[in-house]
Amino acid sequence: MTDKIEGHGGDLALAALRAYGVTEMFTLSGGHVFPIYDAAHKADFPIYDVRHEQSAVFAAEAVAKLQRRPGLAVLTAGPGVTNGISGLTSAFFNASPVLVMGGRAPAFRWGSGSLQEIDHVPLVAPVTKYAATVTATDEIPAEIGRALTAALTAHRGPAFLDLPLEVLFSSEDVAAPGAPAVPVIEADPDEVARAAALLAEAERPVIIAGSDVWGGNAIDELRAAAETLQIPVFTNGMGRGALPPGHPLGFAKARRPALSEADVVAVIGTPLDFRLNFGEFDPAQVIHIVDAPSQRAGHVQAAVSPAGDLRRILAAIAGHTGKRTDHAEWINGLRAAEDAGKTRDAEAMAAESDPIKPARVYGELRKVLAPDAVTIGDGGDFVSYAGRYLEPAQPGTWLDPGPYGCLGTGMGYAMGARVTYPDRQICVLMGDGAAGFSLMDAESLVRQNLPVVIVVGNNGIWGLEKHPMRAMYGYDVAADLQPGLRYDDVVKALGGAGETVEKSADLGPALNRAFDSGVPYLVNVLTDPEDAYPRSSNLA
Ligand SMILES: Cc1ncc(C[n+]2csc(CCOP(=O)(O)OP(=O)(O)O)c2C)c(N)n1
Ligand SMILES: [Mg+2]
Repeated sequence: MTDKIEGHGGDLALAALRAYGVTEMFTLSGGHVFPIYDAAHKADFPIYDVRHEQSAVFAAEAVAKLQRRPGLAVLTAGPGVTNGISGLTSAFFNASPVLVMGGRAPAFRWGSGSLQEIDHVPLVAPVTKYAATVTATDEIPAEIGRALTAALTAHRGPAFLDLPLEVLFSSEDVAAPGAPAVPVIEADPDEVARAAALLAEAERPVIIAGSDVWGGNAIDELRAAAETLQIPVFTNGMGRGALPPGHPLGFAKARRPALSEADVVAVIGTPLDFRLNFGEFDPAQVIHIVDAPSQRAGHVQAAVSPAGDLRRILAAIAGHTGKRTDHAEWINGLRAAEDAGKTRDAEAMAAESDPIKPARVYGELRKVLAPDAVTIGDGGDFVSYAGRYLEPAQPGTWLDPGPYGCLGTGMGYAMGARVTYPDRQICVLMGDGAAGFSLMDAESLVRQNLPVVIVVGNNGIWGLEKHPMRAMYGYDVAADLQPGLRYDDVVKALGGAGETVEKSADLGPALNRAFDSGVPYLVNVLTDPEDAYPRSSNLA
C-alpha cells in the first residue's frame, strides 16, 4: 500500500518539498500563496519573510549554495515573481538549485483581468532549467519532483513553478512522493584519461577550480587529483578555500606568472568567461572539465573537455597511473611569486592612511574572522578588494554574486547563511551603492533574530563606475552618492545597531563590538573615494 497525502495544494506541496530535503522557505506575503503558508504553519515548518522578493530568492540561493540542496522561495503572483527574476537569473548563472514557487491568478477566468494576472512562465523560462504552471491539484507533488530533479541534475540551476489560485486552494489526496532520484552524468572515460595524461605529462600545468567543484561535492577529489599529479591550484567562486591556506599546492597571488607561463591549463567546474580571460591562455593547451555537456565552451578549442560528474572525473584523474613529469621546479617558482604577492598584500593591509583605504579594512577583518566564518561580497571595488585580501580557510564559506554580477545579494545571502549556520560569524562586505538595494532587509534580520555583521565600504560613490568613467571621458555622471552617509543609523532605526569608523585604529575594536553584539550590526567605514581598484579592463 502506498502512503497517501491529503489536504489542500499547500499541504501537498510541503510534503513533496520535504521529501527533497527542503527545510525552510523564504517569502514576502501575498494572498495567492496562503495555502503554502497554512501548510507550513500547521507543520512548524520555518517561514522567513523579507521586505523585497529579490532578498527571498537570494536567501534561497545562499541556502542552495552553502548546503548543496534545494533552496525555496515562495513569491506571490505578478510583481512578487517579477521582483524575483534577478535572483533567479543569478541562480541560473551560479548553477544554484533554487526553486521559486509563484502564486498565479485563477486559471478559470484567465484573461478577464484578475489582480496580478500575468503569465510568468515565458518571463522566467530563459533563466530556469524547468518552468511550468501546475494545472491540477493532484499534480503538485509530481511537478515539484520534476522541478527539483531538474534543479539538482548537473549542470544545476533554478526551477520555477506557478500555481493558479484554484489549484493551490483545492484539496485532493494523492500518493506520497517517493525518494528523489537525481541522474548522474558519466563522462567519457577516454576523455578523462586524456585529460589526466595531459596534466601529468605537462611541464608547467595549472588547475583553476570553480563553483561546480563545490556544488558537485568534489572538493576532496580535487585535492587528491592535485596532490597525486602535483599541480598548482587556483580557485574562484565557491571553489575558493578548496585547498586551505598554507597548502603547498594552493595559490592565489601568482596567477599572472602561472597563466602566462603554463603549458597546460585545466579549468574545472567553471565557465571560460570574462573572469578567466574567456579561456585565452595562449600558448597553453586548455582542458575544460565540466559537469555536463551543455557547459563545454563553444568559443574555445579545448584540447579535451570531459563532461560529467566532477567527483568521478577528479577521482579518476587522482588515480592516474601513467607517465608523470616532475613539477617541483615549476611549483617552487610560483611559490616565490606567491610569497612576493603576499608580502605586498600584507603591507597594503597594514598601511596607515587617512581616509582609510579598503585594504586596511580587510587587514583588520582578517584578525577577527574565524576560519569557518561566512563572508559575503555585495558591491563594486570594495568587493574586488575582498576577493583579493580575504583568504577563505574552508570551501563553501565565500559567497559572491557570481558571473551575473548582480548588486543587491547582500541581505538575502546573509539571511540564508545565518539560517544555515546559526553559530558562525556571518559577515557582509558591502559597497555603499550596493547597500541601497537591500539594506531595508536588515529589518527582516532584526525582527527574526538573525544577527549578522555588515561592513560598508563607504566611499560616497559608485566607485567601480565612477573611476572607469572618469578614465574614459575625463568626467563622470550618475556616479555620486551622499558622502559620509550614516548607513549605521539606518540599521539602528530598523532595530539593529552600528557605528561609523573614520580612523583605521578604530576598525579593530568596532569589528569586535559588531561580532559580539548578537544583533544585525553595521560598521560604516568611511573609505577613500580616490582609491580605485586596479583593473586591466575599464568596463565592469
Ligand atoms: C543590479 C546592478 N546594477 C548596476 C550594476 C553596475 N555596477 C557594478 S559595480 C557598481 C558600483 C558599486 O558601487 P558600490 O557598491 O558603492 O561599491 P564601490 O565600487 O564604490 O566600492 C555598479 C553600479 C550591477 N552590477 N548590478
Ligand atoms: Mg561605493
